Amino acid sequence: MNRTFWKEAVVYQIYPRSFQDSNGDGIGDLRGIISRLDYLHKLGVDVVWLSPVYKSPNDDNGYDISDYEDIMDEFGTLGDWEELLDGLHARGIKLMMDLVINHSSDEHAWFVESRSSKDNPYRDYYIWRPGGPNGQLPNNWSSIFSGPAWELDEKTGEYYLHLFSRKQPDLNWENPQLREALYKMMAFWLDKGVDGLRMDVINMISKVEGLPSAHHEGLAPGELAGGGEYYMNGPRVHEYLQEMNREVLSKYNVMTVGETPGATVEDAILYTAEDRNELQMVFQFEHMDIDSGPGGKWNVTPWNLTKLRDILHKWQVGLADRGWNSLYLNNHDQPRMVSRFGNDREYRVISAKMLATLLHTLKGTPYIYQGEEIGMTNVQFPQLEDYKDIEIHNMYKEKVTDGGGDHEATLKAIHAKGRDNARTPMQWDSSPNAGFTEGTPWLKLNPRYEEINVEQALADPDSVFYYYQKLISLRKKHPVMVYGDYELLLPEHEFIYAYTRTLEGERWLILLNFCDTPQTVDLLEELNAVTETIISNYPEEQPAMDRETLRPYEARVCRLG
Ligand code: TEU
Ligand code: CA
Repeated sequence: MNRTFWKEAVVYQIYPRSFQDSNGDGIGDLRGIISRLDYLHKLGVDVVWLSPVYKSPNDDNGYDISDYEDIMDEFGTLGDWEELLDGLHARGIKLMMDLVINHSSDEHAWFVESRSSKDNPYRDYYIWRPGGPNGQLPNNWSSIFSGPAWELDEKTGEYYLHLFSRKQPDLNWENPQLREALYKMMAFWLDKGVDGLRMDVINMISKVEGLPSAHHEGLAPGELAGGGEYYMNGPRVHEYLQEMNREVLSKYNVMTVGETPGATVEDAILYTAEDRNELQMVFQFEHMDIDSGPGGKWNVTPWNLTKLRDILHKWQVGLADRGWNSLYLNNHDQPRMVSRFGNDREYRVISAKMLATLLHTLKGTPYIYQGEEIGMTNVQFPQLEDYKDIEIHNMYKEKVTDGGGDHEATLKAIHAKGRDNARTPMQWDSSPNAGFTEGTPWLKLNPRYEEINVEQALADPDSVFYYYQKLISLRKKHPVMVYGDYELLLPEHEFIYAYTRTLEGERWLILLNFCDTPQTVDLLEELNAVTETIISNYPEEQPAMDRETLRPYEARVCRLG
């Protein structure tokens, strides 16, 4: 396995709208990020992934781009962006930009042209279809943000495809001119010194020819269906990625990660095997779907360690020799990991550190989402109006306003799974609005900010922050954390995830207790071989009762002799 920077790196994701406001308009911005660079440097991360900062009407907070080569007014200017890049580079941190090229905004000049007439040269940049003779939609696909994936455009009487909101029309990758225009745009940023690209839903760019309707058992006529099987990991996606690699990526030294909902291990090998020249790694979603029942993410169902471990183990083994994993438990689309997989009440700090241990000791590249490093938690806003996310509002309208569903139950699902859990402003200190803004924040703060904030974390040597700092610095010293082979232990244990990492005679044992009661580790041989504890999440003043017992949410990383 080749040794390279991007395998050794730790990435920190910034959601700019919620990171730091610098001018009191309540919206985070580039100058705000610039003012916090020393904080990121102190944490020790190698790469910053910036969620989209391009011009956008913000129907989906920047994931709807109206100009790929300029900066969103609320976030600042290209000059600010250059300064941010320089500031990162001065601290030895690389910059990974978000690349959203499955769709654009409907306010992008290409779409404005495209919709203007059927024979406009840009018509074919998007996916247009006529409706049926009785006003039927072109097919039965539903949008990922609720409702049909098709919108009728009065001007030409045809429908355009939008897998996400109606303000996010899908680009037509079948069109070579479109692809060339996108590659040119990518070169624009790479020429400016961008070091990496995170590619939004990049496995959705190739749709099955003819855009067939989905057929499921029991589907009523006219009823919408997902349709994912016709656009996820589609027929030409690898051809496109190899072309993109040839035309752009291969000409630069660039780190790449593709966001790929619905990708299997087999798909991921095709995307990331080094000899295929596509991407370096992907974000797989299997473990993010772990608490979703039939009908999708809002049907919240319980998860357990067995399920989580089965998924992570499968990916560890599956990509061990071909491909590379990205390691994450939350991001701007997901609930906070300590609330979802740990315990955000009496074991908030301990369980946040335990989950961090998992992310930094599995094989792959760890991604930290802003606030994770201080153990930020989910929110439970009482009013629907407190939420800003288009996914939440569209879902609520479909289920409750139009569908007659139960308000309380839906609000509960939003509390568990809503994307705004991750998007409440970064908690810097205990002053009003947590030091995020001097104005009115665009999204309310999590009321726990007086207790959970950066200032508090920096003042407490046992904080989650310093634990992350230590994990990151350990990674720099111990290649076994990056390149070591992974091997599962105690495959049947209900609450303990145990494994080893081994590299050239160096062997580490990792023990993680996923529950709030003590658990016995039945690994006599390994425990006898322990020569040193490298890191553990309980304070030193609280020594373990005995070495076979893991305390609630305890994590231990030990060297074996
Ligand atoms: O997300 C793609 C995606 O399918 C999901 O993560 C989705 O947002 C969520 O799980 C729906 O339940 C990417 C971006 O990360 C997300 O913020 C954007 O809204 C979306 O693409 C469209 O660009
Ligand atoms: Ca601002």
